[in-house]
Amino acid sequence: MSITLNREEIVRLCERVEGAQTRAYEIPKLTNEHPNMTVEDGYAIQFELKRRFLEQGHKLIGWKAGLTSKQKMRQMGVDKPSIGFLTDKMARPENSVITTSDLVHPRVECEVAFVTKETLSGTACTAADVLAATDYVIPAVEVIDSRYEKFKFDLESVIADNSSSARYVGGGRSRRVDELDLKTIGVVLEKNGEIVEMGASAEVLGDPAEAVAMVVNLLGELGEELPAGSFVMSGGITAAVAVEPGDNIIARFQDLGSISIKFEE
Ligand code: 0L1
Ligand code: MG
Repeated sequence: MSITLNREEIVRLCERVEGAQTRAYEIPKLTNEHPNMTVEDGYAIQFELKRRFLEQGHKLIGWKAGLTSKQKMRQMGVDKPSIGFLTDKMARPENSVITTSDLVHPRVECEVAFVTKETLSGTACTAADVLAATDYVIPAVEVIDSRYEKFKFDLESVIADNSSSARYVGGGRSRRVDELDLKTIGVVLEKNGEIVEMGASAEVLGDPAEAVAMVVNLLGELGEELPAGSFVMSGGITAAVAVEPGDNIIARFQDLGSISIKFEE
């Protein structure tokens, strides 16, 4: 894996993604124009986007693991997980209304989020290291929003689009990791009163803590670490569900409470 794009191309492609994210419009996947783009090129564009957002005053809150369940990989036609950064501007309170007019094609998914109390770094982090460094876990709903036409992309393009990060809601009840079996947390997702998805947390790389270790190791390869106090979403437990104005979502997590969101134009 290596960077094939030059600095000028990285900045130009980043500006294309930033425009689509901030003004909510669709763009063709970047590999249409750059078919030889690598995963590392995708991260170079994502990290340029992070640099620009932080320069504009956004605060880095943590990271997410994306595409961590077999079901998600199958749904999106990719074969490896990815990571994306999370900022304060993407966070929404529990039981809030999320507007759809500033999103392209939002979908929701239920995740277990970890809040760390120690820095994790390097490229050999394990699930046990993650558990030892975790302050608590809480349930989360991620609202993903691919900016690519028809939600169709490949791994290189989706990484450049910050792994479809858009909004996230943490809530429910926080628990210490020794109070739970993190592999068997059951989740039910309801849309407008009907169950639309169900799953168990083992869908996430067998154990959500493995997904957080994957985030740390990928960050290590990319020259970054995960500081103490980070909020890390470990990946969708079920397939993502499309939402539109008027939809009410309730995500019920075994032992961790529930999160409600209303979507409006
Ligand atoms: O959080 C996720 O798993 C999303 C990663 C990107 C793929 C998608 O948009 O579904
Ligand atoms: Mg997700």
